Amino acid sequence: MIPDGPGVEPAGTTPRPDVGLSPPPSPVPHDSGDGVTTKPASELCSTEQSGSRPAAADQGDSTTNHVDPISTHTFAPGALTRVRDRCERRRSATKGGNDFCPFPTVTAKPSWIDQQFDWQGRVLVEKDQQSGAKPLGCAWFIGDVHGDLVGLLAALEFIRSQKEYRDHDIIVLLGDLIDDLAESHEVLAEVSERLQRDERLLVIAGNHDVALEYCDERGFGASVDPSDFSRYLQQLWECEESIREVSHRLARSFIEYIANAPVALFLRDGTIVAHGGVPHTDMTQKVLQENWGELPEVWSDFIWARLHPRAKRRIAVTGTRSRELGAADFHAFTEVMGTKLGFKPTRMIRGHDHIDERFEIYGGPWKGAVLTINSMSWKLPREIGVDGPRDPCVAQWRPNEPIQPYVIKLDRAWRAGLQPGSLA
Ligand SMILES: [Mn+2]
Repeated sequence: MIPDGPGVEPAGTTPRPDVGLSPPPSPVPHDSGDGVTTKPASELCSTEQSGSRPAAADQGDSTTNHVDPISTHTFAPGALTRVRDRCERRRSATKGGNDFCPFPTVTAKPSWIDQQFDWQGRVLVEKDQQSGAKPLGCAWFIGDVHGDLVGLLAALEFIRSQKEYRDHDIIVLLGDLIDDLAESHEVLAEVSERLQRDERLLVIAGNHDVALEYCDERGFGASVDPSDFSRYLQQLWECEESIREVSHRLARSFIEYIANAPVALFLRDGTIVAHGGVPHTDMTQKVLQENWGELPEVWSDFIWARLHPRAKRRIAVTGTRSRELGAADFHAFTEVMGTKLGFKPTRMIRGHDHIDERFEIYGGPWKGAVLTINSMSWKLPREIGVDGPRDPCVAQWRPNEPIQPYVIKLDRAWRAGLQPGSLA
């Protein structure tokens, strides 16, 4: 493990907007009959009109409605039972040492990705409809998971139980599947199994994912901190072979998978999707090159860069990982991409920064153009605040409509009852 250095996520110092987000309003449940109680859109509008918009405090220009105000949802008992069952099955499979389904190999890319997107190196660009591709109907986003099996399962259950969810929708994981919470192995096993089953799941590389390393001489390591998962994998050398072998093979297949995973999506309605940020201004000439998506110095900003929630500009410090962009730097990139792609990005959905409320809509100079979401249902050890459950956040995208974040209200006692013991 390489200790604190460039690219390390600062513990508990998540950047905040000018105005803190007030807690989401308590949901007024409406049984949708599908196991999830929801809050109808009309209530969101009335919240907005009353002037007490709960999430998008300091939106700046209120005419720029890129992201919907927050909507909170409560799980019905049936959904909670399904998540608990799935969670317990996954845990006992891991304990039994037979929980191994490797990540798909590079050559096994599902055909739906190529039907829907063009690859520009590590970047996916939604195909033009003139090419005959079916337009993307709806995409769902899951933010950072960080070894929280319950958060991942709750997010997946929530999305799949939405009335608007269709089988051809895609679910995008915004990266950072591992580290921090105790169940990185279980999270990877869950994701790899779903990928092998050909679910329409897209995993985008996060900084913790790409930082995990393996070599025959030294075993596992990580160029990020915290890196609990690589430590856990190293400790397994002391364990019996059946347990060790399964975890090590899963982790090595993940490393290979992530080394070829997309780092960003560009959707034709102007939405950028990535874990961190976008290439900084010093990369403009390289972004204009044909092979831009193959250049690590360009695409690493999608994984590592941060978007400063208040700044207009930040200096592009060349050669470091944790570069920061302000709103004007972001817009400079969108201008360049507009020329390059023929459509101009206007908004972004991402993870990377950890927020106690598990979502943040950037106001001030950003004018609501950026949504950050996390899907951890528990406080991370490096986060400040009261220890215990959090409400994970997911988001829904439909072309040319505001992105809709959903805070999934989990029963606190239920969540606490699913807290795993130490894996070691
Ligand atoms: Mn993260």
